[in-house]
Amino acid sequence: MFQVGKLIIGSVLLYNREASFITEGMIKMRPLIGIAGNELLESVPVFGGMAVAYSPNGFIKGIHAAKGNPLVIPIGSPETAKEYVSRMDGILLTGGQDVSPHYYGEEPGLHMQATFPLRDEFEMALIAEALLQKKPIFAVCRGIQILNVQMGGTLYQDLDHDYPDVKIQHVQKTTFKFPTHSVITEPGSHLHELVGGKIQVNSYHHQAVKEIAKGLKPVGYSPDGIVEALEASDLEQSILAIQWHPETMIPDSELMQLFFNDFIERSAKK
Ligand SMILES: [Mn+2]
Repeated sequence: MFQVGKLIIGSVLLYNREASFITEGMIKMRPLIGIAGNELLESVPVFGGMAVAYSPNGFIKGIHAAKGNPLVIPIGSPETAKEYVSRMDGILLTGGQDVSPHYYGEEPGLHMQATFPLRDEFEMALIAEALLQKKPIFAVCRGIQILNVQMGGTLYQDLDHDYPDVKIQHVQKTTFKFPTHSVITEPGSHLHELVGGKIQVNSYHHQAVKEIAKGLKPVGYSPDGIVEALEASDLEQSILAIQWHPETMIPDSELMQLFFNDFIERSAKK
């Protein structure tokens, strides 16, 4: 007999975009998370030669386990970013191609890997809108890099050639499921509060943050001095950006699931 009532409440809440995760009666809205998607640029036999738009499944599983509703946003026109972001409670930036260096005023050096200009443009627009609308951001790998660049920072195009103090394997040979290097977190940061002073992470990046954008602050470093985590310095923004891949370590790593739980909690507050 409550079924009809629940449906009515549900449909009313659906149009109230100000509030998510509302408890009213028996209805609890889960935060809606926009995952910035990727595309396979070349057709592969496994999809019968079809081009596909996709997100790695680990991101979807991590959000599900944290009781959020994931929605993959396919690469599209930058003009649509405002509409997408306004419908989401949080934006997740995932891994993938190198960020085009012209966004930070450089030509592509000899050790750059493939870029994807359409993805860059669309994600830059999503980030700009998320910042404007103060929607929580969780950024992973390429995500921390494009976030830093969008906000005015720069990257090392290739750590092995451009960062003289590199001493650690940042493109690990071990399977991504396992952590290989440590990250020291900054006391007082959200990251420190979440995971403590030192954690073990996996590593699959040949680029990294160089000059940190105004508006971001470093909260985690590898022992050879690479910035592995950033947060917003502006208290009105809710940002956690990390250089490693928690999505490939769950569900076996409870520690890595914490990042998804934290993101859903942050997105529920908005
Ligand atoms: Mn690393």
